Formats: sequence, C-alpha cells, structure tokens
Amino acid sequence: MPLLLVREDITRMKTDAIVNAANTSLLGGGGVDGAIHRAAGPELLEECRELHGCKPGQAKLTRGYKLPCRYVIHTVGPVWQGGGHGEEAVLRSCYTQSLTLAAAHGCTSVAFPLISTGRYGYPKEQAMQTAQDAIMQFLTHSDADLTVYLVVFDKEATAIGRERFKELQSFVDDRYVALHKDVRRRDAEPLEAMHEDALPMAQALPSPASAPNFMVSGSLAEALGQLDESFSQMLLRLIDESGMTDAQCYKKANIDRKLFSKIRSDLHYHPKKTTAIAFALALELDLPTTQDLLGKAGFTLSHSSKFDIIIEYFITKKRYNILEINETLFAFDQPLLGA
Ligand code: AR6
Repeated sequence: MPLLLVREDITRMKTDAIVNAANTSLLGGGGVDGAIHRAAGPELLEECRELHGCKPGQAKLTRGYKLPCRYVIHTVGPVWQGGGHGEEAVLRSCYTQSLTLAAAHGCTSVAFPLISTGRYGYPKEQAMQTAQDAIMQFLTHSDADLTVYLVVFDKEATAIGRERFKELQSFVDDRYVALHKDVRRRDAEPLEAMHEDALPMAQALPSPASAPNFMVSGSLAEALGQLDESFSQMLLRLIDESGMTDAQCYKKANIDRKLFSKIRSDLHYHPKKTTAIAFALALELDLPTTQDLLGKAGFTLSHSSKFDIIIEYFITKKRYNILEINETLFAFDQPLLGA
C-alpha cells in the first residue's frame, strides 16, 4: 500500500500502469503527454481516438504498447485559475479516479506525474500536497494491494517550504559538521570508521571485559536462552500498548501488508533501517524509545549521517507525519521511509 516519491522520467517506470496528464481531447500534446505518446508509439494514439475524449477530473485506460508498463491511464487535470474555481477538487478526483481504474484492472503498482503542474500552471507545492492527500486517502480506505509512485522531476515540487528547508539545513549542518570536525582532529581514526553503516556488526558486541557473566562462564546454550526481546517482539508489544490495530500501524508507517506479515510471523525478522524507523514514527516514539527499537535490529541514529539527523529533527519536534518526512528526505537526496 505505500506511497513513494521518485525522481525519474515516467516513461521509464516499470509499473503496471502509468498515469498521463492529458487534455480533454486525449489526442496528445506536450509535456508528459507528449513524452508518453512518443515512447508508446502511434498505436496509443489510435486507441485514444476511440475513447472520444475525457472530462477534467475523470480517467480512461488504454494499453501501454511500447512502454514498459501494461496500461496508461489518461486523466485530465484542472487548468489553474487562481484556486477559486474548484481546481483542488478536480485534481483530487484525477488521482482517485485513476487509482480506482488501476485497482479495477488488477494493477499492483501505479506511477503518477504531478498532474497539472506544467502547462496547466497549478502551483507545485499545493499540487504535491493534494496529490499525496488524495493518494493516501485512497490507500487507507482501499483493500487493493497497490504501491503508488509519485514521479517528480524537480525538488522544487516538494512541499518543504523555503523557510523550513533553511531551518533544517542548519540543524543538519550544526550536527553533521560538528561531528566531522571532531573526526578530522582525530587523525589516526579513518573517517569511514565513524560512519554507522561502515561499522561491522561484530563491533557492536561487548568486549570480553564488559561481557555479561553468562558469556564468560556459562554455556552458549544458556547465553542464547537469555536473548533479549527481539525487534518483532518489541514492535508488536508497542503496537498493543499504543491501542492501534496492526493495519492502522503499518499503513501509517507506509509499509505494505506483506512486509508486515513477515515481521509478525518471524520473531527474528531483521528489518531494514528505514523500515524500523518508519514504525518508530508511526508509533510516535520519543528519541530514547526509537533508539531502543532500532537497537533491537542492530541500528542506531547517529550524527554521522544526514539521514539520521533529519529523523532526529522530526522526532524531537514531535512531527511524525511520514509523508512530510519523506518529502524532506527526498529534498536532501536521502533514502525514503517505508517499503
Ligand atoms: N516524467 C515525469 N514527469 C514529467 C515528465 C516526464 N517525462 N515530463 C514532464 N513532467 P505537463 P499538465 C512533469 O505540462 O500541467 C499537455 O500538453 C512536469 O515537470 O505535462 O497537466 C497535455 O496534452 C510537470 O511537473 O501536464 C495537456 O494539454 C508535470 O509533469 C497539458 O499539457 C505535468 O506537466 C497538461 O498540462
């Protein structure tokens, strides 16, 4: 069910369907429309002729022809006229109608461009917000197993405003630069060794001197019998304590149902760091509890990675909206949260 942002040419997306920002004639044009028709070949136009146009806010489906996707869903966005002419409702309907059509044709993945934000002049930040809202609404209320990609050409489209970007940039710089200054002073230590991802797992284990007694004197079997709560166990406990249902939690975490089932059925499941963080945010954990949960999977949040600092920023500000965080990560060229 997740929603992901990607920077890509939509004609290259290998999803079941891609969405075309078309015009009411459905007979081709510039922008994404032009690119899709060029990549699909002339048969697409032939099929479009049989559709007899499409109204703004509605959607129609054709085959993908030479494109790597099975279907093209053609929708017509609103022309921006200042915002007071029902533009938002029409834009929202483009996303909902396209997703309904995709689900009805058994699609499991769909890629959207930012409809109306080119020739039709819709302000990108507002369009991005409406697109994400409409897609999340659909996914939250639908049983369809759909992964939705929002394909963005430029960073400008992300709704992270200039002021917030500056504030975050300095938050990241303060911590990141401070740490790297320290590292440079310690000449003997190679820079990579400070990077969490470069730490071999074995270094996280206690040294013999600090090892618990059972590790020194007891048998291995005894030691293994005293394993701490695993990541899955802690996650399921926290979900219970939060009062959320499993589905509410994994949907809020932008994680798909299949991945959640794996975590639920395997006590020793080893998640990716982004997955573990997505759950911490969905559960609205504070920083120490987030570190505990990450620790169960062998991860930590450190100041040696911009990604970690951005996550820390949102947790300390108690801002847990994964879409907002993903937009920010996207703007900083960092990996996104969720599946
Ligand atoms: N892949 C992904 N996104 C793209 C691509 C691409 N290949 N090319 C452009 N974009 P627009 P509209 C972005 O103008 O505003 C056509 O002539 C672009 O940066 O394609 O809905 C139709 O026939 C922008 O953010 O669509 C209609 O007449 C977004 O896609 C009219 O334009 C949409 O830009 C529709 O205008």
